[in-house]
Amino acid sequence: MMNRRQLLGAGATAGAGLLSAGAWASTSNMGLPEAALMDNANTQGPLHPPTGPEYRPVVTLNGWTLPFRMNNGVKEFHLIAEPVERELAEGMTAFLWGYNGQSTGPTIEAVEGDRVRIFVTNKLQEHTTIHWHGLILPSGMDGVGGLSHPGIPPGKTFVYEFDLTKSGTFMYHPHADEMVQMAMGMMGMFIVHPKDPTFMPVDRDFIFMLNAFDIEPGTYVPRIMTMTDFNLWCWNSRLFPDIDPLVVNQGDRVRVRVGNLTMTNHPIHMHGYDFEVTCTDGGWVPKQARWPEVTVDIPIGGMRAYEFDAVHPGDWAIHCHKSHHTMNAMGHDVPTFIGTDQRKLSQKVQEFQPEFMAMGSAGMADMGVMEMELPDNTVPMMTGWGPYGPIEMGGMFSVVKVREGIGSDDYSDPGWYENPPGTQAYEWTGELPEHARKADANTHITPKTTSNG
Ligand SMILES: [Cu+2]
Repeated sequence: MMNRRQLLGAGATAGAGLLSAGAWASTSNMGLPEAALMDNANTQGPLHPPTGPEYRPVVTLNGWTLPFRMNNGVKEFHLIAEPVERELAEGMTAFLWGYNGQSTGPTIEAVEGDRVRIFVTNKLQEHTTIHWHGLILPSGMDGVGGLSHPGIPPGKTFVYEFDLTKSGTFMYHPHADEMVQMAMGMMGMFIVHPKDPTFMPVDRDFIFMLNAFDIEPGTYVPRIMTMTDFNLWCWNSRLFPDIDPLVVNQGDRVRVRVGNLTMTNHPIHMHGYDFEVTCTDGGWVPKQARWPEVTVDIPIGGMRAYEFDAVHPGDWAIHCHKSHHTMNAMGHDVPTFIGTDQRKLSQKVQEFQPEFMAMGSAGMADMGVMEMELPDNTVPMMTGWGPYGPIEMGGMFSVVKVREGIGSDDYSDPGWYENPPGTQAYEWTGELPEHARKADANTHITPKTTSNG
């Protein structure tokens, strides 16, 4: 059974939503490549390159890849820095700054050895630049305003052009009024695929950016002066329960690349698997230098990519392990009521505010069940419904959905996993159920053979 969200998600990979900026381009393009725009926050399917060497394209969670054109052997892209309206989750839109219609900006994908020419048009009301984080390039292309080159004035287009000397996972963001422009949502990912397609191939290659906003419930514009106490912890400017799942075919080799342009670290934890970090924004990690993990800390201003073989079917949580980062907008100065008896207080307050309800005596799980009345344009602190009840999460949380028989370019939501009989926790009723009485009938997970046996 699919719920409405899943049905909506199922259509998300059809490529709908890619708008051409033709009207704008035809009046002022002066030979510029067309700048594609995106009008929604759905995950777009992989964009296979129309020309040049084939590669396994990445899939950006709740994002998309920027199309390019070839011009005399140079790969040309066109980014437009501009104000955007981004749906952070159903019921909450933010007025951000971004690129080509969305924040975060589109993912750029190219191949090691390519020469790229990236046109950047500034439609903000102040100057901007783009720094190409982690890429090896000429000093004058590095995008630090005032140091590498002058800022791009409003209304102007600058051209960045360089050779991609190494493969890996990189990022882009302004280096001009950087605190404001990044707090407003300007950032994106830059993938350079290896020239040799046999180098560390994967079947699925997911990518997302960790970013954070401080938006007062009921308002639309991020507070740009916040340094640590953000209230919206996002993946690609998107919040759970509306971060799309990572849909995986059982048996696939999977890579997950995570960039962090917030002002704190995020320990990303994935259930059901162990994995190895195979790439940082500095380059690929040699096999003999890797070790197993189930949580990888993504440093501030850094990227980590990890890989695993998706052998275990199921619905596996993936989330930041800082528990405050899996909550949506909340006040941190709320007193703790656990273990207190609030009945007397409730009676007193209800004398003049009959709808008052004291909460939090047993914990805060009641917040996930109650559909409390919220101001317009905000999302509940913890929310999301699974097949067995409220998930009580928000912010940096999603689900890795590993299933049999998913087509190679299919990323549509397969719905909830049905646990095979005998493989789900159950309520104790006084005696073991039938399946548990026969030890050999238990479903076992075959242990992996490891070198230390
Ligand atoms: Cu976090």
